[in-house]
Amino acid sequence: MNQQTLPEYLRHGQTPFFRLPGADAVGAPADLRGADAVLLGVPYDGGTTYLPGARLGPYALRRVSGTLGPHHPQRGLAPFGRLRCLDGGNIPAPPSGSTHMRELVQGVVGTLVGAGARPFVVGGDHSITLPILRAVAAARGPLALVHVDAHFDTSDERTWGEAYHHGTPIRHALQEGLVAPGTLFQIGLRGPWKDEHEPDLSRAHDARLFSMDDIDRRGIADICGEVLETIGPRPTYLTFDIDAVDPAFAPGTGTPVPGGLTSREALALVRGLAGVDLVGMDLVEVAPAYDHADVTALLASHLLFEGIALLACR
Ligand SMILES: [Mn+2]
Repeated sequence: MNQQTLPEYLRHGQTPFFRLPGADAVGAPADLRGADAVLLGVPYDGGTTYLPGARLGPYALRRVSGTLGPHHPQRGLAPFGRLRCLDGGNIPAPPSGSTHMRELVQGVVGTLVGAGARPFVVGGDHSITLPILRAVAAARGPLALVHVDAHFDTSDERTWGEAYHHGTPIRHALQEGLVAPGTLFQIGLRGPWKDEHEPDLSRAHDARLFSMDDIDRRGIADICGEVLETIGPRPTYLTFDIDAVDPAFAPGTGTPVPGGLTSREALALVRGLAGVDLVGMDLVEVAPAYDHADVTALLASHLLFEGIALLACR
């Protein structure tokens, strides 16, 4: 019988990200040796609190990212020519088992970090970020964390009776010491909030908070300047929730909030981090069922390309 089993099919996905060579990060991690960056999908949305569907994000991004050209004109280089990048496939986890998902993701990411590669992970909902951060911080120590999102993601179990879902990864990362003191940057924040205490945990950890009003007032370049100056040479992780972008530019997501970044601002934000020691990135919450003409998946592909270009230009 030649047909793949369902787990095999889920592991390999459909077409590779950016038409890259494929590898099997779950089944054959030895093949990752020598890679600078490994792209992974985590088709998991069991942590979603509103509209589900982000589990299909990796499939949409693989399909759409295949159309991007290889050359980055502002950097004057072709990231995939300079770096050895692989599509490591998907880390499949049933939507019912969040503990299982976290163990799987932390294990696979830990293996590829141990092999010297940097993870670029496509979600899935934002709950996939915590196990990635655990794995990367275990190898690198506490990280600077650039968190682009409409939301703080510092909720606790009081809201849903669950300690782990897509509104909680930043709380756990802070409380577990995965973030170096004073180097959490939350960008794209806006309301309405549950109550006035929404920023309390971030503030208690000396996070730098940049609301959409701040972005309107200061501009992306000024904010990137502050982020770069504060981070310095620290290992830095970028987690990009596509709902930071305005629903007009990124309708394909489960918890859209009006008044967000334009696609130009989002691209300038990632491009503006040039110089950081990027040790990993994720792009989460793309839910293709709510997308139109692939605009969200296309923007997400370009943001991922910008992230990989950050690695290539160092
Ligand atoms: Mn989020």
